Amino acid sequence: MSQAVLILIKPDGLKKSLTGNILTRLSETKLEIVAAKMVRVSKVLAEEHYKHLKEKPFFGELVRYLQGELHDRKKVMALVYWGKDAIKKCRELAGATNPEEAESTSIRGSYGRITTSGVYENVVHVSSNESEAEREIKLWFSPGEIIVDLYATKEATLKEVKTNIWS
Ligand code: 3AN
Repeated sequence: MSQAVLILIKPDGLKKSLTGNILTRLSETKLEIVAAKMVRVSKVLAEEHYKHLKEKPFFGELVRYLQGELHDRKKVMALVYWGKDAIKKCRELAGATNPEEAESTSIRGSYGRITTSGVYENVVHVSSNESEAEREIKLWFSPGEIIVDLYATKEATLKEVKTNIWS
């Protein structure tokens, strides 16, 4: 069954110039990229993304990590991959959460590390299941940024929304 999955190339992956390597590895899955963008991650976005880990002792550092505070790279690359068994295929390629336990040929096994303060710097995020994928994709992307219709949408007229346009 076709599924969507959110992939984040985290600040350590960007700092280590691993974008090309990671996208090449992901292309082995033959999945389709249906959305992609660079994101400056706010504290609110990082906290919402990792809200299931709020009670963990490493939560504060994890939020700082996703915001790029630990790597002097205040950006993340966010992508949505789509296709058959997308979650399973991408999680297999990413490897285990703990980079020391990840298979050595996986993305995390190849490029991840554990910092001295105990944060797993594991280079990529991959949604863990379908409901998390939906929650995360809706958090990171608006419907118009995704080139297929993944989830139900509704029409809304936004009034008095301030935004920047080209001058
Ligand atoms: P995954 O990213 O493999 O789905 P989650 O959602 O449990 O795993 O964890 C999110 C992130 O939190 C991980 N990618 C890792 O950076 C960090 N993390 C998870 N567990 C630990 C831990 N025991 N110690 C330090 N950091 C952790």
